[in-house]
Amino acid sequence: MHTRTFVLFSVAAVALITLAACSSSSSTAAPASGSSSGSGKITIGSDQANDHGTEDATGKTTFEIEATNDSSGYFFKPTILQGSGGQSITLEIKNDGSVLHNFSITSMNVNINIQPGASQEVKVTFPQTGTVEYFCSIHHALGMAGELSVA
Ligand SMILES: [Cu+2]
Repeated sequence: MHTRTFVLFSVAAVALITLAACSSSSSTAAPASGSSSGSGKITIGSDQANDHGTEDATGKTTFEIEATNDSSGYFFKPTILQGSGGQSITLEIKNDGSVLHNFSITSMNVNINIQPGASQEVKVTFPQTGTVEYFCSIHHALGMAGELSVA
């Protein structure tokens, strides 16, 4: 008597759990499709970055890069900073956006957070040739990346 009741109850419980699992998994696929307008995309390393221009810092000792966001997405402006091989430069990373951003260069152990409205200075060195990628560790997957580039 008691055992039969228990078995029936168990079957019902399993059915409920299965239903719950099915309904929760069927409602997950919210597409994060790229509806970004405005500026286009550019390939930075293996990333697709939001492109907000190229500027030339050759011969300069300081340069400002905006780490920001707007209705088009998350980006650095300029996205590509050109310089000469081995050039040292102090970058002023200015967060003009509405959320916390980050500036990271893996090979130089650079990893700084910048609060909205704030600026942070970081000294970096251009590579002898080629490019070095920088990115926001928070919005990297959303295309917030750029590079130091030596022609
Ligand atoms: Cu960011």
